[in-house]
Amino acid sequence: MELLGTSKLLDIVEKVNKGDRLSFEDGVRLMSSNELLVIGYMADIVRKRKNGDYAYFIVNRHINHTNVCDNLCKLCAFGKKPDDPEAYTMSLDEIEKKALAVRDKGISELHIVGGLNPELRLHYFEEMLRRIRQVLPKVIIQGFTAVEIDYFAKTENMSVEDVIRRLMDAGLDSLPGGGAEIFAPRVREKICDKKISGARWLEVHEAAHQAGMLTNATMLYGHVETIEERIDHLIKLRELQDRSRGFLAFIPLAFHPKNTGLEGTKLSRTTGYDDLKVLAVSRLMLDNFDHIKAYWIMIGPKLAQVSLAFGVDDIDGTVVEEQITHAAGADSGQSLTKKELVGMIKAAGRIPAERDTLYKIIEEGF
Ligand code: V47
Repeated sequence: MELLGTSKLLDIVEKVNKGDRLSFEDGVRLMSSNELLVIGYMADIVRKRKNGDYAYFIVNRHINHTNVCDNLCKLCAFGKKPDDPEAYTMSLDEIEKKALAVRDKGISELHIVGGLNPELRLHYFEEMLRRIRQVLPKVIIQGFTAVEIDYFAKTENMSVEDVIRRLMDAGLDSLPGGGAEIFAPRVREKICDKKISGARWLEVHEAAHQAGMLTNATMLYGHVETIEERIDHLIKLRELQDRSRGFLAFIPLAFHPKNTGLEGTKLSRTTGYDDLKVLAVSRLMLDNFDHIKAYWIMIGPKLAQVSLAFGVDDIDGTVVEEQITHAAGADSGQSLTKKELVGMIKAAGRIPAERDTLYKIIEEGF
């Protein structure tokens, strides 16, 4: 192949062909390289090995129950102080109403995340889950990032294990991957100094895996992190996955600076080139993850579709009413229909597969 003839990455191509694990140094070389097509070619080999011709999507809804937050991280435009005129907290009745409103909409997942609101105690979340369960008995509830779980444990003076058990008993099925950002303490100091450490994020997910839950993982990129810090993040996730096998999918999240505490420091939106490279390198480094998801809300539907040729096998979901990225200036729209998701996947030459949170196929082909 002409493309490979002049490549400086041939030794890595050989490792990928043999199915060998890539090292930290390999990861740094890939992330520093401008041979995007060679990286994409390799990521596509791995993607096909793991997922054949399927590309997944989910019919879901997001609920962001409160934006009141004790942490107010610099990276975030969503969190507000309790006395801010834009602060809100949904009552349990409001949340139940939202669940009722989607009862006949064919959704298989509710994705629930919110700020760290000191007014909300564990019984609010247990009651929220019980009420949703009653209204939507078959829907999988993926809710509360590791950061929230740790906060509930602190406010209740309980262990993380006990909080997870209580929430599972009330109906929680899975944890989303948010709050991971970049694990390196140097970066957390600059973008989210009050947030739990990377090590604690990993501990919470390990505890969830030990309790029998499957969870997701993310990485927020495109701010102050170095290439080495991105690869270190991926390797820490790979090490936990080796131990627990509890991660379902990895989702890189492209940083949006608008309205955040980092706006105005010379940070701009990520480029399409970097987005594709991060997705493809993640596919290559995370050899023990089955799924790499492109979150179209962050990178736009068109690039999410193209990423299907760069190691991605999942383009997330119908979403509706996403607040976190839109507060930070995302211009991607709030929702895609199932028909649009299917059309995007077919046009990329893949078999569309509607999945549930646990990647069980609900319908395929279309
Ligand atoms: O934890 C916050 C990120 C996350 C900004 O698990 C920002 O399937 C960009 O985790 N620019 C929440 N990103 C979203 C999230 C997620 C989304 C979709 C699917 C899944 C999943 C998880 O969004 C936060 C943070 O890392 N975020 N602010 C910002 N300004």
